[in-house]
Amino acid sequence: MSKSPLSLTIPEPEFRPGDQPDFSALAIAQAGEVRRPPVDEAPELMRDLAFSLIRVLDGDGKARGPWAGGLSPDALRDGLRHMMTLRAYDSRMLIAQRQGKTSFYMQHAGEEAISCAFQRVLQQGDMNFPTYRQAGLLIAAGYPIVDMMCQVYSNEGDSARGRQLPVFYQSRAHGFFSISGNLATQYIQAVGWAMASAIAGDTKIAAAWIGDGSTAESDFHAALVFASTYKAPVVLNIVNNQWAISTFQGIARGAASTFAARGHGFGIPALRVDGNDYLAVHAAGSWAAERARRNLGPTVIEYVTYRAAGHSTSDDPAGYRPRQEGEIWPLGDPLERLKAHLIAISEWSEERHEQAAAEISEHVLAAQKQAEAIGTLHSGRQPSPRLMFEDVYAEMPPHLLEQRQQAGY
Ligand SMILES: Cc1ncc(C[n+]2csc(CCOP(=O)(O)OP(=O)(O)O)c2C)c(N)n1
Ligand SMILES: [Mg+2]
Repeated sequence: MSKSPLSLTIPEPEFRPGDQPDFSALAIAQAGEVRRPPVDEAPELMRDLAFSLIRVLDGDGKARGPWAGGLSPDALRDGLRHMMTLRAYDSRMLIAQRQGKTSFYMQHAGEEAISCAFQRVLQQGDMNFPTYRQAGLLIAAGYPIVDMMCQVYSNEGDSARGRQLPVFYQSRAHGFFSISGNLATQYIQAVGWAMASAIAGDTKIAAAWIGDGSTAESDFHAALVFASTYKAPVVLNIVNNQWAISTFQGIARGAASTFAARGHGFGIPALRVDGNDYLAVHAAGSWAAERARRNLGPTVIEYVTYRAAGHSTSDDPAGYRPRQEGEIWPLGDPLERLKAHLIAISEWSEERHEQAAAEISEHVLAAQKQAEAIGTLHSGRQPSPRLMFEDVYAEMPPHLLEQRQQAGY
């Protein structure tokens, strides 16, 4: 028998710099088209939901179908303000990084709806295990912008005392677990925390967060084994923003199937959602949170979105993807879509929007002045290097004590 040489399949993105991107072949469900099963439907009867796209807002700003109707006009206005605040915060911090006031920053452009809407399905005491691209969870939970800025500046007001990378926030009171730079650890930690909540007979649920690229990590799969075996009260969020730094989602198997479908191998119900649709994210999140609270177990949710900016301030996407890709991305801008909806239902106007934008911009600027009055990366009051040695051991071991003394603290 003749032997032909073997070869590997290396997935390649469809479009590279210089190409004209075209997403017309992307299958996108109409708003309102996807059914909404009861939360206790058997997982094997709702496998179709991992291959469609739950959307509520249509092109005219109307809310359609069975996933609509969960939010009052006040809640929608709050949501719009949260997303506008996150975007204004991002743009101030991007400039601050370019001015050398911090070493590093990561934006959320295009993904604001996901973290801002999801936070609103949680209750006091629930816990997110976020990655670096969910600051909207904090903003929507009412965490002060000035505290976020102090963290980014690593100044004396930083609750992490300068020991974390900028944007690695933390607040137990706001349900935001300290961010780990080791991606996918969020999944096993969230599942473990959820299991502990159930073992203690508590009522709190957890939310795990991961990006498309990071689903390739083994922690993701281990977490799904434990979550499904023990029916842990956890929502397993996957943010598919198409890119993992310069690597396209196909490298994490995204070109072969949906990320939501990963849940099926574990018998976990899975939803695939328009991540740029605030109403759809909120509706899907509520559905999954209710399942967790009713002890029905985990839910996988894939949010389909697009990372409109660079990965971080250290990245230039022009080197690996066409510049226009973000502009022609078919799911639109989450802020514009929610704004259009509020105007369509006569609960908002261009004037009110302009006024809100001005208020938010003033609020963010005032917070920035306050944070900078404490200090930035290279000026003002910074945490003492002495703190570097604390909070790990109850009693400092002799070698650390010696190092601290050698460092002069
Ligand atoms: C375990 C681990 N491997 C690699 C990295 C380096 N790294 C930082 S961000 C990133 C890309 C992650 O992409 P994705 O999961 O899609 O999240 P996104 O940045 O798109 O939100 C990588 C590989 C890391 N931080 N942790
Ligand atoms: Mg990604």
